[in-house]
Amino acid sequence: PHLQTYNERAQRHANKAARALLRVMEEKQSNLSVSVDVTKSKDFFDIIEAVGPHVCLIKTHIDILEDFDPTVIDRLRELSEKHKFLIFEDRKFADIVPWHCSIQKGSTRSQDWAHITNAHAVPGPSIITGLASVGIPKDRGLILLAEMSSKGALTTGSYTEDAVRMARARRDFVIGFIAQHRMEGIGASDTDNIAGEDFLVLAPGVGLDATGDAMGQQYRTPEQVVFESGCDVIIVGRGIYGKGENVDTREVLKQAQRYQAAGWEAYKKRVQRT
Ligand code: UP6
Repeated sequence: PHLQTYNERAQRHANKAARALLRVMEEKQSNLSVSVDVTKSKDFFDIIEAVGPHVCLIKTHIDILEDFDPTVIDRLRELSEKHKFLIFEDRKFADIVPWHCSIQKGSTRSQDWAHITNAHAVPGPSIITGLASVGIPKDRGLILLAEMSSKGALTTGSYTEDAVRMARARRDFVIGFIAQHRMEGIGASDTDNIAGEDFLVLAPGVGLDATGDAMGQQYRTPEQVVFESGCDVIIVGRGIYGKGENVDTREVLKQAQRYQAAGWEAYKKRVQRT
């Protein structure tokens, strides 16, 4: 599927959130997701207003907003409709099922507003079952963390393969991975039916100007991630808004356009080479 266009994949995908994302990518000519990791809602919305027209997906860590209140969600949803992007709450679930069920009643209730969320594979298939019971009735999609971008991450080899196997068993709900490479067919046996398998790969750890940070983050360029490694969405945070305090929206816009162009060019190069 990485050689097919986003549009072709949108037409065939079994999951509604995945179809919507692929359609938006094609329409807006953007495989850019901005990760809005800031702590003040003013900065949060300044960034989203600036990058909104240029992204397919806004990634949030909603719990890091120090002045969070429920109106944040209303405004986020309005912007998602105004600028046509999907919302991905990067919640990284990793617990047993009863706890996940309780999130339905928590203060942020991301299943009500995030089209996509994610989970670690470490608890085993029950994490998918638990989140599916909440997410499927709302047409949500789940991303599994198959490979992390940080230095020394344990998400390698058989762990990654097992994560892909878990996803393969729930292709109705698991739409793809946080990973650094494309994942179709990984860990499949001869008897597995992998025809038509289409996992979206969302890659964090993308930067055009830095190779990493002081805390173990590692960056690759959109060209490496999308063209060479076959990932579908580039996730960019600090490369676009720096420290994310008192943001200069003109600069944020400029960087968003730069990453959008780089990501799209790498995608065009990839799908044209057949
Ligand atoms: N993220 C990673 N690596 C992973 C998984 N998730 O960096 O393997 C998330 C981080 C952050 C964003 O939680 O929100 O992607 C990367 O931000 P940055 O571009 O500012 O480094």
